[in-house]
Amino acid sequence: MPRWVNRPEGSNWGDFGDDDQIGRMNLITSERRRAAMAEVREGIAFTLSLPLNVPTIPLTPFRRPPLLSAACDEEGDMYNRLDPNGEESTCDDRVLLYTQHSTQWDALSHRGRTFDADGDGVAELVYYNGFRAGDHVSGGEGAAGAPCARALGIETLATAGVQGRGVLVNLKAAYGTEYRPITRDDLLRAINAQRVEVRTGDFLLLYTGVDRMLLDREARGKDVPLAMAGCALDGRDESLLQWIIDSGITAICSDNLAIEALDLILSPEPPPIRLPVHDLCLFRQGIFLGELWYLEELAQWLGERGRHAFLLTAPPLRLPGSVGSPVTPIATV
Ligand code: UVW
Repeated sequence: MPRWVNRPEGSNWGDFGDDDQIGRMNLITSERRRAAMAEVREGIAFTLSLPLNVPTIPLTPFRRPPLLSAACDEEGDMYNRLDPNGEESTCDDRVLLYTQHSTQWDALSHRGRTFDADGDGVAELVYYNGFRAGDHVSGGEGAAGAPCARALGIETLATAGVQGRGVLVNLKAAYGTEYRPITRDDLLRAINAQRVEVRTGDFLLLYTGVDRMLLDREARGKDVPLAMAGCALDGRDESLLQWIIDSGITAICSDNLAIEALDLILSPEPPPIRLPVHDLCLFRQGIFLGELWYLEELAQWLGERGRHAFLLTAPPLRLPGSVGSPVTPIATV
């Protein structure tokens, strides 16, 4: 039985089943994975993650670098107790990890909104495919000490086999590094100029140059306004949202902070839906979002060769109940 009577306009709830929790990731069939592998010509691999300990970004001060320390109690650890003379050494460690601090996946439980899914005139906080706040997802309203997601957690992505055809659009080459909300026409102009062929089931990677700004922040010793830098998708453009629906893509990933233009959320009078691309992708369509990826080297290599497609392998942590995860994606060209 569906968890909804009404589904939001522009949503695909139910199309992949009443209990589906991985949305468009269902489009990655074995045939599409084989086609992705056919994009590997050189066997060269690019790591697409920033270090996990990048400095905190002013927009999200509650996300911090990992706190890593040795895993032992006052009596040391088990290995050292069994080896009191210290003739051998074994090291373990532990970490306090903010799962969305650096290169990351957003799970579909990362964003929901109030919507009258029951059709009874009462709007409730709902997530992709009609999963509910409270029963299935508890967010920032005080779930300290408990995992956030009893449904739509990142483990659903971890077990989906995140591997397929990636395509990269170089927005930095097309439009530079000044802040620029990108409309459908802007995106299509870059896609056509760079001869990028976007296919159903693809991971769409958007390179903006924000990764370099982030890496240089520490060296320069000052804050760069990263939230308003480089290109970012303009969720106000309904035709862009429709293009995302029609394109059949499985995920959108970028080296910028949030995939989408943040002047909306930062404006003194934000609109009712503050992150419309997140709303479309995570809430309505089950399209996963990858943020703060490190794309500089891959973009340069592809650009020098007039290529745009590759095999992408990007599983998150299999961390039950998490609404996001660090990821170390690999692009093989
Ligand atoms: C923002 O930082 C606005 O986006 P996300 O929460 O998806 O990281």
